[in-house]
Amino acid sequence: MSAAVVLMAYGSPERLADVPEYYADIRGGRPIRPELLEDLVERYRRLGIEDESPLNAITEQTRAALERELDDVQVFTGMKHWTPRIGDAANRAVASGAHTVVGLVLAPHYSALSIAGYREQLEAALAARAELAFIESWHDESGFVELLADRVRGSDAHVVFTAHSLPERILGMGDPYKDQLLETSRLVADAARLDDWSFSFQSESPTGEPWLGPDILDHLEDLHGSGVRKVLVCPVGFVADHLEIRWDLDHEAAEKARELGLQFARIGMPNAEPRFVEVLAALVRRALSVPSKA
Ligand code: FEC
Repeated sequence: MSAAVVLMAYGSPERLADVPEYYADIRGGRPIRPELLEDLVERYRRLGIEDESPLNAITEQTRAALERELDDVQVFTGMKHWTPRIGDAANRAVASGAHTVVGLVLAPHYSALSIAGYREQLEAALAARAELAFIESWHDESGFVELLADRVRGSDAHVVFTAHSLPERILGMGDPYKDQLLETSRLVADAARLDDWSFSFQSESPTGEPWLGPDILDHLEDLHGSGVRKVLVCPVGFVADHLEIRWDLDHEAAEKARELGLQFARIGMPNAEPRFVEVLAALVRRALSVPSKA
């Protein structure tokens, strides 16, 4: 039976002029304060995104590498907040003759406020035209854990695992997001035999409600206050070099560390490297051996 993969990512504006439409998509029609839009445009400008996005290019490299690794299964990219849309990818997968579609998100941890949105878009677009094998989370996938462990093993720095924050209300919803993040962090720390590590959130948005903390910027201050002088950041909640890595960590958190006199570094992201693509391929193969109904 033929199968295809819809490989999903958050998406990024292709050029600077796209930022307002992209931000509007993220806000889902809710109003955007002009100063927040200006600030976002400025962040993208400073990352060098004028006419093309190096960030979307990474997703395409990952897609192509996964397709090569899987050999006889086509892989289509679908973005949550930009083009190509998840719906377009679903249509292309069905048009390719696939009877089973594997839905794989390039984010390892499940939340009703993140992964569920990808699933809804994919299910709606497939409209039962193909069987869906959706991978809900892969936060404890051994190849992923080992890949990260290899990047922090032997470090003499205090390792800070990070992930995107979400509104605090998810805790009252029984959402597994935070537990899964802590589990990945613990698994990586155990595999790398780390004693000196902690977890913090990053990239909180000013939406007017409380978000999960501690935020990395406050956390760096606390670490400094408790005597830490060297930090290595391992962003377990992300897999690619995008805005949240290159701005929130490489710019904002690095600057905070400089102010505090902390040595600061972060691990290299998996992006499209062969070892990471093998992890993705293993997830797809497993999903195809036990397809679930949409
Ligand atoms: O590189 C890029 O261009 C895109 C980087 C990017 C990634 C990403 C991942 C996640 N987000 C998650 C949750 C939220 C929630 C809101 C929110 C807002 C933004 C904004 C930008 C943005 N996010 Fe994001 N996110 C990325 C980029 N995110 C830009 C809007 C400006 C700002 O607030 O800074 C709040 C929405 C609202 O206003 O209501 C919630 C989660 C992830 C990790 C999982 C995933 O990748 O899907 C969770 C990458």
